[in-house]
Amino acid sequence: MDRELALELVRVTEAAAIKSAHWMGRGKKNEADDAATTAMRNVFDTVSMNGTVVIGEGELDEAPMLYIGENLGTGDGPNVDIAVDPLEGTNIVAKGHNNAMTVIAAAERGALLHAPDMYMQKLVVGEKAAGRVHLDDPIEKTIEIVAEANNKRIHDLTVIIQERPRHDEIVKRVQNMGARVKLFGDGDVGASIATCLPQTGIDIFIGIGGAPEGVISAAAVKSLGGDMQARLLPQNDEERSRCMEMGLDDPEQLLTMNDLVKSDDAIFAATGVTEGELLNGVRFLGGDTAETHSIVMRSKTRTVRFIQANHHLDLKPDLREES
Ligand code: VTB
Ligand code: MG
Ligand code: MG
Repeated sequence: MDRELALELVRVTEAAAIKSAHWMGRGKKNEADDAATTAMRNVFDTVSMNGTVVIGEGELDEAPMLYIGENLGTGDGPNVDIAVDPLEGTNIVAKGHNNAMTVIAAAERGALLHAPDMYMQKLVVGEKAAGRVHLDDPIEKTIEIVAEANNKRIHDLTVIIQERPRHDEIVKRVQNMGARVKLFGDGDVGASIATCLPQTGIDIFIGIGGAPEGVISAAAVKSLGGDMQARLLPQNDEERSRCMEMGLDDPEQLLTMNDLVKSDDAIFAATGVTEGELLNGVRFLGGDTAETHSIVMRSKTRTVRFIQANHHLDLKPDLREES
């Protein structure tokens, strides 16, 4: 893949973030999602690549754009597979809560797991604990291993978990160990990445969330030297057969980092929509300008860039709310 592609993808996430940020706090999650999706689709048309959506908004018959199998880009340039979540956190934007972002992962053709839209069990840790944890270990053992690896007392260790009834038991077990729990409402991707950035103070991500978000997170975690293990959780025969159609003989096999992202050359890009721990949200600064804050990284070189950009919406009228 060309390294220029990384910056091109940031232009895509920036446009999606600006368009969906107009919807913050207006109680309309679908409108916020549609705005991000349409903007993403439009800017993808200008990117020099021969891209194919492998994780997107659904199958052709259920999504008008960014559907699985759709071709993206100008057609010149690298052959890449693209995974998108145009708005990771539609509810977040509708309510004006923290940590919504627009996200893209790209990798060489065939390198991203074609995860169907279903639940996935996930465990993510940062670089120091990489290679030492196992999804099937009891959480008590994982906490001990990561505390040692990250050189923290268990009382100072932080486990980030999505606030859902399905996680009540694991939350209790973490609390019984004396570790700290940070609950979040939505947004697995940002929460997963946080484990790989020591400045967040977050050590472990554990829980069940979306499989598409899992693969996108894996591209980021790989670029940050962290570790991730996962397992698809098909809920019925239909979901099980979808896993098998996507090439998994055993739908519930353990998925390691290299099963999720096979290549060493993956790109991850994200732009904040609402304020967050990792990224600032879109800020409308008056004078028809907007400021965006993005992260882009590439697993091949493991360079991580934060990009703050100022956009003149009078010169980019398609990023204004009304268009
Ligand atoms: C998960 C998580 C996402 O929505 O898919 C979640 O991975 C859905 O969980 O990050 P529920 O079915 O319990 O609502 C997100 O939080 C946001 O898309
Ligand atoms: Mg989505
Ligand atoms: Mg999502």
